[in-house]
Amino acid sequence: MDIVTGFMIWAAEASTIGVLLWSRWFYERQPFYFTWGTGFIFHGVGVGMVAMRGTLPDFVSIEIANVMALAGIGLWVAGMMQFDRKRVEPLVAIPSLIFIAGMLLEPVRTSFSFRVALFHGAASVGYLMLIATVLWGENGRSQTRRVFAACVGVQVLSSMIVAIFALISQPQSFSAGTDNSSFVLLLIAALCFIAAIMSGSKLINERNEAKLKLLAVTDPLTNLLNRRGLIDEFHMLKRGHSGDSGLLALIHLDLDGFKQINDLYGHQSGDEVLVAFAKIGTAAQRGRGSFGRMGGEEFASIMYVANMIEAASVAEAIRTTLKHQPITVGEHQIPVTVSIGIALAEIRSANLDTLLSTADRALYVAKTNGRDRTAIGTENDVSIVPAVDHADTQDVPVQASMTQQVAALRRIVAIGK
Ligand code: GH3
Ligand code: MG
Ligand code: MG
Repeated sequence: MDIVTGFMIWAAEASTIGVLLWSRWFYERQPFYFTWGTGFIFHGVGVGMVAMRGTLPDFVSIEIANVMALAGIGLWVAGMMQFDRKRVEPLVAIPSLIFIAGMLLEPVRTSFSFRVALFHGAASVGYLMLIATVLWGENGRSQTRRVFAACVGVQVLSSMIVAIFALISQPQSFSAGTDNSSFVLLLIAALCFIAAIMSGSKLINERNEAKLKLLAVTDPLTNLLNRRGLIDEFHMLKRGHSGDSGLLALIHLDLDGFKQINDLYGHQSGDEVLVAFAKIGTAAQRGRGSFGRMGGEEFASIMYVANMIEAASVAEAIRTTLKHQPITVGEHQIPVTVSIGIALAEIRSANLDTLLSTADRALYVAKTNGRDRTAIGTENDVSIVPAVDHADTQDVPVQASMTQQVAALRRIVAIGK
């Protein structure tokens, strides 16, 4: 087999990969598929035209062919930038521009060996840009990205070796100067190219898997964790905790009279209330743990707390913020309240089912005691958190009533022990 046949095989393979990527783009509409597909087609057609020296006019098989093959490498870099959701930089034209600039020089234009060296030098620059983009992209230190970069690194080396050999041995055509060592070099480069394509498709798969995983644990309306995501979060918090002590709190929140809100303002407005409440809940417990939607108008938060008072404070902050901030939907100001049940457990021995059923029991007590309140469940008891904003404490200044609230919570803590 001679080098020209090798080029033709490579041209056919690259074009096929290009068409496959285009068809993937057709179904998924992710721009990087189109860019990579076009890159492979450019590269394939370019290399194919180089192989047709003599059949095609020289300008096509030299100038246009080499620039196309190099533009293909630039498009791979551009596709990688799109893959990482970055803006495509004009820098991706550099490999082609290097070749065009070199061809403006008379001695390069007229010498086969200089042209070969120029092409491979420009290709090395393109491959180095690809490596830089992969390693400095999102999640740049991942195993797959490093494998990909290493495979492209072999392309850099082989291109540089070809460029240096072309300058030293000054061949006058593709057939001249081809010996076993150049075939070995080409074979290694081709194998590494295939490995690069395989690790590239692994990158795509990993991205798709991560997207699916995220979808599986996300509530589409509020973008919060869903029930499954909250369960994962519980196990993560339990595993991630170092040390023997500490408490885990599960706060279960259920909007009051939500059916009526839907009936009065419409389901769409109900949805908007859920989204607004999601924001209030997230803001109130930010930095402590996770806030998610269990389903319907039920939410939950899981977090590390130092004591029962801390958990009750977060719950009360959510409850009072919601109460004093009617939710605006269109021209309506919708008053919404929430009832809350809290359960606590030592992190080491925390059991999710027990926490859920205790919080549920507490929530039930909060509902049956008039709603718009927080209750704390213990193993065999439920206590309503004395509220700063309820009728029996309304005449007391806020500061004083908060002090009362903390004192009452301390009593509850003492009973719980
Ligand atoms: P309670 O104070 O006892 O909690 O009364 P409630 O009306 O909030 O409770 P109930 O469980 O009877 O009703 C919950 C309602 O929530 C019924 C359902 O139509 C509504 N709902 C559930 N999911 C959604 C949703 O995604 N969007 C909207 N708009 N409404 C929902
Ligand atoms: Mg409910
Ligand atoms: Mg409800």
